[in-house]
Amino acid sequence: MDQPLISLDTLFEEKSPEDMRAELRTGGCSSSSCGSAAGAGDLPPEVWEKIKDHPCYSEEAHHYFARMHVAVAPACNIQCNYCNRKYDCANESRPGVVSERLTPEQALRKVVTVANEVPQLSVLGIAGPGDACYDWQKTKATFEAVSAAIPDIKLCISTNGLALPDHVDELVEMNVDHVTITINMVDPEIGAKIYPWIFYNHKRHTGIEAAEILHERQMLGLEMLQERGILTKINSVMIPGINDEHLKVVNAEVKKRGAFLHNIMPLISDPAHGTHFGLTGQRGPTHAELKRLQDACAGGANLMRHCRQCRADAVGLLGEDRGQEFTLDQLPEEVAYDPSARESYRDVVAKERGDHMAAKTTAAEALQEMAEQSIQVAIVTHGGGRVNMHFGKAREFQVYEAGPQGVKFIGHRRVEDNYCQGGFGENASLETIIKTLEGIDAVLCAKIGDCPRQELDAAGIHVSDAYAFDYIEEAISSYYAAAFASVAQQKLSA
Ligand code: CLF
Ligand code: SF4
Repeated sequence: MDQPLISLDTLFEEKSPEDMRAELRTGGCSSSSCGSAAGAGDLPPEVWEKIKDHPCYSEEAHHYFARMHVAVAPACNIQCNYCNRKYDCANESRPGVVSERLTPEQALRKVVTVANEVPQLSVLGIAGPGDACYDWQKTKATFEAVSAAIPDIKLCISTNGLALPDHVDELVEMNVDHVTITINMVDPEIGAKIYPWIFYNHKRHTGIEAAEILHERQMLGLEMLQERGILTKINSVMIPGINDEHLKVVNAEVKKRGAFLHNIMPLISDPAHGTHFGLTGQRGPTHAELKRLQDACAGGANLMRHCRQCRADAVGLLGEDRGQEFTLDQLPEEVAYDPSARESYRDVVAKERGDHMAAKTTAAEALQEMAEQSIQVAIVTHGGGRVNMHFGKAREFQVYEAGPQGVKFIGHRRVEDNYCQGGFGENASLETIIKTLEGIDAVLCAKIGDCPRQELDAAGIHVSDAYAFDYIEEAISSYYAAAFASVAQQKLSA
């Protein structure tokens, strides 16, 4: 029952740039019918050039650009206590679903097919389902074939770091300028609680010795990448009671070694996944615990807060999964790359982005002037940086904090089932949605029916569809002004 969100590109077939812009705005939804935060000015131009179209490295880019993963690397050289090898790699994916493994030739066909049909595609990542650097020959063959066919696609790799130092020079030769290393500790005593064994130099190592080797190789890999100018993101899995406090030290250590971003992800632990942590009752952190840790790391390595812990075969904008549209049995036997859709889309985004940035600046200035307290606002969106989705369709809410500091993206909340199911509201889903939105002051969406609006109101969550299709930041700023004007009004008339 994994219904994809409505995707912009399915709406773009044979559309003019004007049509594409209109649909970026509305997400294809007419109001009547369906129900590193750093930007260009904050970074050196050469760094901005590398991240501006990368949905993971730029929070702003994730509104516009998509990544895809190809599951060509099943072998792994370590064991993490949060991973069950029958499932996807937890470095970069949500455990629980078996990937369709691909050969490099199959991966090439898949990437070209997706590039022809998903104009937002900007990045090809290899993130498992094992380790991309350990299963190196397949990773390398895939990257070489894809970059020969689609020269402007960005190549991105995720690894546990053990085999990374052996391949850094080849990564440079292949123009890979985005590497993610999963680093959960810098103290081997803590590492021994996360990694029961590693396989290194033809030998299995266990306990603290294993964690020591892994730590040294991770730090060496990070330093080598830094020397060569490759942007490196660190992923850490937050495991309450094991490495939660320690991740502050990890944040400082990776910053010292030049990491570009630090992505602290919550442990996903469920006995059904058959992982050591799942079976032994190790819990994951709450939303509030994760936010507290991320806030405590402010001032260290820049934090990524928009990660979706995607699968090793994910396709689409972050937060959507279109993998089921591109399974092997649906791929053509032969396919040639046609760059036209991606090129037109880029032109459209360049203009849209300029307008978005201007709206953001105005919204921040307005908030700085009027805001005295911070509120949390959940946005319902199809992408494009706009409030453009019907509440009933939402399976993800993007959460922003608005206050004297402006508008800041702080994370997302997901639900299994959206409220509207085949034309009817589903009360059980609404209950779950209300629980998921705990702590949120307001929801902004393109449209909402009376019934869910009243239920949310009763739970203390105000909902508004008055800012449909506005840019997110301008919608939040206008909402804030209206909400606090009415509070002031109430006080005056009391
Ligand atoms: Fe993939 Fe990772 Fe590259 Fe992104 S994912 S290899 S950097 S292209 Fe992104 Fe997915 Fe989070 Fe990874 S949202 S899990 S951070
Ligand atoms: Fe699993 Fe990835 Fe850890 Fe290997 S590195 S054990 S595949 S989570």
